[in-house]
Amino acid sequence: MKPLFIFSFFLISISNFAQTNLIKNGSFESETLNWRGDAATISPYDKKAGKNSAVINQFVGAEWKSIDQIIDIPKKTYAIAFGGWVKADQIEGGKEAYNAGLIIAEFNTGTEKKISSENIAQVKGTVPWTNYSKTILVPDKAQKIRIMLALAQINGSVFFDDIKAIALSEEEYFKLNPITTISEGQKAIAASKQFSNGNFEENLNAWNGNGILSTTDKKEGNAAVEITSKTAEWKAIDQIADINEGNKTIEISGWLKAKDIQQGKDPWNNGMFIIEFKKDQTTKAAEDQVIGTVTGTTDWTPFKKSFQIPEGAKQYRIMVAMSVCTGTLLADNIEVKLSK
Ligand SMILES: [Ca+2]
Ligand SMILES: [Ca+2]
Repeated sequence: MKPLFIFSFFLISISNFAQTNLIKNGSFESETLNWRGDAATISPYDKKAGKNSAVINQFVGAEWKSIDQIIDIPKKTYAIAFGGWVKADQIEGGKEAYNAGLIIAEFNTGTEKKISSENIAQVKGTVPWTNYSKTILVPDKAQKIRIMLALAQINGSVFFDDIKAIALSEEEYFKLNPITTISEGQKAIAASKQFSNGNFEENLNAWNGNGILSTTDKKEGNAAVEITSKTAEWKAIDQIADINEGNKTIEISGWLKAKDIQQGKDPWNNGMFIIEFKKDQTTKAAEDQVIGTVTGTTDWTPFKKSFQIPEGAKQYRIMVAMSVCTGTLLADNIEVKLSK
């Protein structure tokens, strides 16, 4: 009996380690213990789970209000699975996309110098309790994470509950995400797969890149993707999928919407919807093909195009991009049909 007991104990320890929430008191059951700043109060009346949630209220002034927590990244952590429940009440006005209720994950060095930051949740208007999640690869040299819950220079109320950050080893990450993601500066090629989640109803699952979920402005369902660029740089989301043996044509459709997109210095520096055909991870099978472009401010606009699949193409990559321009691009309901 003894060896069996030791063996099961060992297995339990491993799975417990994998599931440990790095954030202390992310449930706010111990009120605001472990959180820095006094912007948030405890809400015992409106919560997702347990006795409490945390709420940041602001009725006038539209100032930056936030609470935060610094956490250490355990050794050999490859990625962090962030998650949290957010509810918004009358978060109105604000010129910028980031004037919203936010969960921000900022990756820092050991001396708390910022390396990169990503929004895990960005919520405006009045939205019921919604679960947001995003898995981010740990950037080089990152040793700490500053997790911020904020009401970013806007009035309204934002509630937070069950905030999580789970460390994943490389092996755990690839088990959970057979499709790899592009974190800033890191690029990996997706494993064999079919196109999925083109309507963004499963958060940003299957997509790589710099998009965030928009639950206030969408074409269908509960969510769309939003890409905002304040400087004229390339900012995009993309997804790679396989072309099956014998497929001859591909039809791609989707909806785009532009908000104050200022064209960059070249005519193609707009909001773009693009397909790339690939022979393998590094070789293109043809020039990139444009499915649609938007610029300025538009309503939701449908785009659809069919292409002959080029000789030797084994994969395609769908990209929604802010191509070296500024403003906000939204996309929703992207569909792909392969036929023989
Ligand atoms: Ca709670
Ligand atoms: Ca949708």
